Amino acid sequence: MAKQLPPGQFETESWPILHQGDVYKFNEADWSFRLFGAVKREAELSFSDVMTMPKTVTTVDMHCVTTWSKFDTTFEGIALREFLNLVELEDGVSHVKIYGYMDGDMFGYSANLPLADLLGDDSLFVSRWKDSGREWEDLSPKHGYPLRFIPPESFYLWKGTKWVSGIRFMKHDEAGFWEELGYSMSANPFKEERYR
Ligand SMILES: Nc1nc2c(c(=O)[nH]1)N[C@H]1C(S)=C(S)[C@@H](COP(=O)(O)O)O[C@H]1N2
Ligand SMILES: [Mo]
Repeated sequence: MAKQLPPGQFETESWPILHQGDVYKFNEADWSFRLFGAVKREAELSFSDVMTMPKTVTTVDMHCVTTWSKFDTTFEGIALREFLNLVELEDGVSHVKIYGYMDGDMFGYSANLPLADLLGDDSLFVSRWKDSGREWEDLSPKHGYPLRFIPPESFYLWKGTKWVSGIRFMKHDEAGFWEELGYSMSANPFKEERYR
């Protein structure tokens, strides 16, 4: 099937690496994943709690706002919707913020997304990936090991927080790291929503 590049993008076969700050060094004893915000019960999960959750495999396209797009990367991970079973959402939750480590700050990076767009198989917290014709690999530390978010392809990849540390459930939209610096809240590559 011929794929369509979003406007202003070019295709790359390599998988570039982009982030601010240091590469997070994983230490299982210190790692936790927090579910908080507009929920009736907050939760703090250990690495083994997360890794024993049901897994989903999905093939998606990635579109970086710096104009590269990579088609057809297959990921194995935990669908965001699986975490909804662990907390009871309050009424009126419309958005989430997905947090990740930056320079030692557990909540230093974040990206905001509308919850309704994240309930499918293409909204995954991933730890393994493969390209067609290749073997499965763990994510490298630079790509977000041990766990990073991959958003649906209707969002630019900055919404894919690496080294994730938690999800905050919100009753309104609220800018994350790049959004505060002027990038788009909705970030749809097919509408070329780069800035706001
Ligand atoms: N924790 C964290 N996650 C992050 C970033 C970051 O700086 N810190 N950069 C984002 C940006 S701008 C992009 S394009 C993707 C890049 O993912 P990759 O390096 O695996 O290609 O990670 C996103 N996730
Ligand atoms: Mo990016």
